[in-house]
Amino acid sequence: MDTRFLHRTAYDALTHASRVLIVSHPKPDGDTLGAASAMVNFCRTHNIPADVFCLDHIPEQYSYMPGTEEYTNDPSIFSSQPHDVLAVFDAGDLRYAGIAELITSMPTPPRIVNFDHHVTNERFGAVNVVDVKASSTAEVVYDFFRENGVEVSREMSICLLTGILTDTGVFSNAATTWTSLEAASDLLRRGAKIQEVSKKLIQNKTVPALRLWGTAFARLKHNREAGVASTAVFMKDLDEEQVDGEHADGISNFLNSVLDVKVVLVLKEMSGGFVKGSYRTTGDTDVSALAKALGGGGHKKAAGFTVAGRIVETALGWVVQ
Ligand SMILES: [Mn+2]
Repeated sequence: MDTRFLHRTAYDALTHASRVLIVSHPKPDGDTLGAASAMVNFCRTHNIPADVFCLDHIPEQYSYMPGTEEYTNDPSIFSSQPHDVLAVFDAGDLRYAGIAELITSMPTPPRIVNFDHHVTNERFGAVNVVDVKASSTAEVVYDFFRENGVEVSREMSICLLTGILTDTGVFSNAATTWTSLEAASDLLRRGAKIQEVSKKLIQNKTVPALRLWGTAFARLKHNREAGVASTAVFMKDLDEEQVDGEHADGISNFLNSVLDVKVVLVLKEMSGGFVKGSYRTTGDTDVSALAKALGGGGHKKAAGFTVAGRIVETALGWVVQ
């Protein structure tokens, strides 16, 4: 794959667009928001008309990123405005991006530019700027700017550093490579402040949320033979602490960063008889294969699935039946 050619092709598509629709995936994290918001800033400085969409509401914790104020979650943006280019960030497929249906309501089929780093990416775009070696989609977008001679502003650097810090677990997980550190170093030079961004990403927990985490920690089971530590979060736990399900989302990453096991599995009871599973590893196990076997997907080190069933405690750990 000639990434230089891909970066150039994507640049031509974006700079020649009449109007771009920029998309972040639902339940947005710092990477999809950072990468997409950096592109919002690029469109502004290059006078490219652009709209920005995410199916879900943008959490307040990310509002420090310039560009996030432009997000809409109103699906009518797909049909009410003509967009000839659709740029999707950090999504392996259009379903994951939350727009598989919405895209059919567009007046004319757009040219899709797909910026991503997931190994499971389905290359759904006309241009697929997919680099599975990149730490984050933010790093892919950073390379896109550098390859095309785009001046990376302070605003862009704050957004891109957010994405890199999110997906590297603040430079601690296996996604932390010399290229991600080199990119981050350059972003600091361009005005991003690492302690300000990492504070936004880490120091944002509430007491009820941590009480929920404590409940999940108390249920941990360790299957020594398989090297899997598992736990479960039930809907009644959320009710007890009066917190939203999204507060359970950091549990798997936290356990993965502090537990000395091969694989972490966190099962979360969802409404309608579904169970969501999050696999994490810091070892050699390819958890995207485990998730894919259950109809999910993701990265080698972080993957997930949603299945019908209920969570059951066994001698060896928590399972879905
Ligand atoms: Mn990512």
